[in-house]
Amino acid sequence: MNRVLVEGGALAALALLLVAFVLYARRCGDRPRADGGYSRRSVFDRSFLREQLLRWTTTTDHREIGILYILFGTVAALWGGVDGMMMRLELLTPEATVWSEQTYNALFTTHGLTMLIFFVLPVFFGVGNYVLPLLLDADDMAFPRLNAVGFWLLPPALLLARFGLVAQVAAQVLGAVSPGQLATLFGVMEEPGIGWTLYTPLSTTQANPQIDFLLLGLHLSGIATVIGAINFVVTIVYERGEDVGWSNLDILSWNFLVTSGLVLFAFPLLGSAIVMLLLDRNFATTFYAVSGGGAILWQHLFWFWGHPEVYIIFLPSAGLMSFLLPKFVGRSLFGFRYIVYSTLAIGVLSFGVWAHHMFTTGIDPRLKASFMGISIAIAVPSAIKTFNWITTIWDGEVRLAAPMLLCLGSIGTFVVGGVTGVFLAAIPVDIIYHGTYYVVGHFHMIVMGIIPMMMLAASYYWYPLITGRLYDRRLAKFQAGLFIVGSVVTFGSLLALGFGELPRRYANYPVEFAPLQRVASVGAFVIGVAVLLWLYNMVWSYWNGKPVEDADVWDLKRTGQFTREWAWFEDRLERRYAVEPTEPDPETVRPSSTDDPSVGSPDVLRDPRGLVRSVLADTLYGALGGLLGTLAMTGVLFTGALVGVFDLRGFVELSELVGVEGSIAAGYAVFLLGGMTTWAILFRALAEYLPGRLLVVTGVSYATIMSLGFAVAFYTGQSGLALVGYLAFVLVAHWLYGIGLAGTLRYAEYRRDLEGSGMSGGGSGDPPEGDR
Ligand code: HEM
Ligand SMILES: [Cu+2]
Repeated sequence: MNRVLVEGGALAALALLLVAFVLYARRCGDRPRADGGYSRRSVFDRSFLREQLLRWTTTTDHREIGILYILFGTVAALWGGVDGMMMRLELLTPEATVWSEQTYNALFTTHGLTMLIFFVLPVFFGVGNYVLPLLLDADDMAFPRLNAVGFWLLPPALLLARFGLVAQVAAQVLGAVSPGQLATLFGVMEEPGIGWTLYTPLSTTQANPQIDFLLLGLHLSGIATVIGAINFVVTIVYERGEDVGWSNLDILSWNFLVTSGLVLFAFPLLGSAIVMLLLDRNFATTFYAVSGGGAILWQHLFWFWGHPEVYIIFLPSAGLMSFLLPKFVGRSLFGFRYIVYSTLAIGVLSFGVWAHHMFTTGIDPRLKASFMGISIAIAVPSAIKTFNWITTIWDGEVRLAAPMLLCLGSIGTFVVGGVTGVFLAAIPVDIIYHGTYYVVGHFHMIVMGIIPMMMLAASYYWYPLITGRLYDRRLAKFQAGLFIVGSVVTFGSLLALGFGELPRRYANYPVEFAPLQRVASVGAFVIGVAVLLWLYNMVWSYWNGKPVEDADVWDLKRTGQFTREWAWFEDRLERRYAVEPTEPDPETVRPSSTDDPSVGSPDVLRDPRGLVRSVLADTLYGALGGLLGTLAMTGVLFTGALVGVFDLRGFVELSELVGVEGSIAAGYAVFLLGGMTTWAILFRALAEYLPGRLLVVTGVSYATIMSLGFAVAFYTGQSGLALVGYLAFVLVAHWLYGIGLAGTLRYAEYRRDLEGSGMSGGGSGDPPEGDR
């Protein structure tokens, strides 16, 4: 197939469709506006058109520039997304039948560059431009005009970078009209197929002049990015309102601050490396030639930008997650300060890991080892974030609105992406998986999982604030679900393909990989449909959504999370439409930490005697509960032994494991002892964190988790039906244990309450009044 016709046609069709849709919506647009008036002006009104054009091209208002950024990023995402869909189309069949191999090479090159450079940061800069000044109580960004300059560098940058397609379209049109020199001139410019990493010597030796345009475009976009970052840093540092200090700076601004800092260190370096590449290509310098710096120099420079870049695009999404999640679980962010610290730690560490992309290039092994260490270490701050998010959700009042669904989906994919990344950071693993689909699966789980999902979540969350209307919530939930499922199917399949060590970046592949490749492609098309549904919802709701009448769209006042941008919105609604502000509910957000001794943890310091007494009582009742539970469990296990699905040999092995002479009796004694002490104490410690507050739920969930370990430890080779029976017996036995243990502890609490000691020592008890 002719790529130019298809891709150019698809984009043109999409643009036409959008324009038609807009015109149509405008025509039937004589409907009530949010302010109760009627819109009478048509797009064909020339003075209106000119007015709008002038307004949007010369604006220095941070909110309008924010919208421009978001629109630009969306267009780039659609363009890069079309590339991605085209690749997945090619990979439906093992042979390169749809596009040529050269086209396939161009596709993965432009897909990667467009997505990483022209999609992610512009959209995040847009979000930052729109909401940050509102959150900071600043009038505008620090340098409004520079802000506009920063944005307006981007369209020419994108055009330069992707001029190949434009040139090809021009060549084909010219060729059809008048075959001549002009057509051939454009004809030689093709979209480069050298990979988004632009590795030398391939990028220095390929003659295609479009590579030079691409490099200039990248350079320009780098300048735009640095300008934007400077603006963010200065705004956050100097433009904060009177009552916004460093101690109460919101989490989103923290993330933007660190991100912008990373940009300032990383992007100028990319710019220099690109200039050297341009000089090598056009002026016979030898920065990356064998006679000069050598080809590996490029990789060092590139990845010194490249790895921080992955965090530059990740941190704003993490910021959005930390910002949005609490709103939908009704409690404040758990471990706010540790999230800030982890953000800073990631910022510093991200500059020390670049050579993990070069483990297979033959650099010094001692050097490699240190990069392996730091690469594994950087997983720690990322994990801290994840744990804090999960803890924030834990025990919250989760509201499954579309943004929350996306947050949950994001955490899931991020964990998969992060864990697979830690494996890659280990040199021996990387040597096997480098250059396979495993790497593609790993980073897409992250870049595809958390980044667009948090963008979608943000688009839904702030949609009422930006447009004054509500989006279609049902469609949004469906869209979110579709997007998550599509991502998991697609990139899960890529990881699986990677386990089969299928090399990446080939248009042809062995037939045995075809089924999985097809699953991945179907998943990708599902993502495509989800994106179109989102687009539809955004555009459709802009004209038809229900106008916002109460600024507290998300019921944030109730939990004390009605942040500044919404207050600004309420103000605006009131001034414009005389919408009365609603009264905040006196009920406040549930604290994640507290100094109040009667809330949360028992009063440790004020009354050590009480503590000792309660520890002793706990131990006693714990042991008693453990004993009861273990005995109950024994009954089931011995029944299992009689039926023939449980082998008492397991006890013998247990006794041998702890070093006693191997017998069933000794093993059973160990078993009893463990049930009375270790597992009971552990339950005591964990009970507070287990789901549910009800006695049965807590005990049974604990026992269910434990039964997994037991099933593995006591497994003696059962198979088939016996195995099913074994697992069932193990599970039931543990449930009895859990009920016995939790029941006894509950009884202890009941006794204590009767005695009136007033200690409400956590555990399986009900939450104190006002806890929820
Ligand atoms: C923040 C989100 C992340 C993004 C956006 C990301 C992105 C990427 C990309 C684009 C590549 C492919 C490089 C290539 O084409 O050769 C890659 C590879 C790699 N990533 Fe990540 N990554 C992220 C997080 C992590 C984490 C948390 C780790 C480890 C702790 C990690 C470890 C690696 C390693 C070792 C490679 C090298 C693979 C190879 O040698 O082929 N990444 N990542
Ligand atoms: Cu890296």
